Amino acid sequence: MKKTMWSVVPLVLWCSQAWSQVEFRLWNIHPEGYPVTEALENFAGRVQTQTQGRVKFKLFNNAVLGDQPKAIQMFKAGELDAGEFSIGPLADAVPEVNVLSRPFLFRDSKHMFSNIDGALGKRIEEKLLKAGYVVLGWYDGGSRSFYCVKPVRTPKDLVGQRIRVGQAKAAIKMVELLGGTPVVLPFKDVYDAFKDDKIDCAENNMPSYESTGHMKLAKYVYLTNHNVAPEVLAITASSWKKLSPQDQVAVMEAGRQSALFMRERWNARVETSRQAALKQGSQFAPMGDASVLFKRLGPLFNEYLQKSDYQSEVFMVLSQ
Ligand code: BDP
Repeated sequence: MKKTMWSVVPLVLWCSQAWSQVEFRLWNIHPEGYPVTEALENFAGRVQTQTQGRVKFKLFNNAVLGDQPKAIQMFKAGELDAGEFSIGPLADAVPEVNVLSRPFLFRDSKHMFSNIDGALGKRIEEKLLKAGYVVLGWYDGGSRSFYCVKPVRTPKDLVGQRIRVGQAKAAIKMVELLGGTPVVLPFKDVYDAFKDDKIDCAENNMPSYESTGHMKLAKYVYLTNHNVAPEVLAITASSWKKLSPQDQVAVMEAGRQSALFMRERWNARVETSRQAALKQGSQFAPMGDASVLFKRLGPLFNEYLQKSDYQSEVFMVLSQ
């Protein structure tokens, strides 16, 4: 009897020690009050409550740990535990995810989430997992349109313009096909690039257009809505393994719940941002005849259809 007790005690001690408190570093590019930031706070709060303080996520906002390509490098090197990433730079690390960067893949967020919350999302989550990313939730990356310093009302107005894009192959190619010059810049440098006349246009969703202050410098919005894509809240597989099975369930559930919270906040913010931009003097031009743009982007669309990895996914989404 005595013997059994002694053999059990060290095991219990070891288990509770191995799974005692952990603090993870959580990367975020956005400022306080932004829907992504609020959702990450919500996530961290839920985790802390549900794990009774055993698991903590320390949130680093405003890309203070580095811009997104840097964060993805850090993530891969295990120098960062978790982050909320957009698809472009993520696709550089995990090429299969690139399918989600195709312009005009999803019509709107509803169309996107009906796929991402279903079979397509599952497939991509599996691919990300193989690359060391455990997906905790799919956030809304919104709908991106161009905005410029000078009026832009047709695809022709983009020709010859220096257009900022993030580090995303599909976006670079898209700008080239539209006759513009892609200028790859970190998100936080775009404001100064407009000010210093290094770019003429950029492209983003309404909340980012507003929160970054780009709306003050580039008032002409051309509503192409060329890119509707999700963003992902992920944790590294190695950090994930530090959690007990019970805490993994709690963290996963907190991630899923925070994504639902984020999507709600997002919808409200899109409208308040649009109103703020209008008040600031922004002018919105509709896309007009989409076939002109589609024709120019034809080679990019073909590329997606020729890549056997993405073929079935692209067909699946486009046929809905
Ligand atoms: C914002 C995304 C962010 C991107 C940024 C960009 O939320 O993840 O890094 O655009 O354009 O809308 O770089």
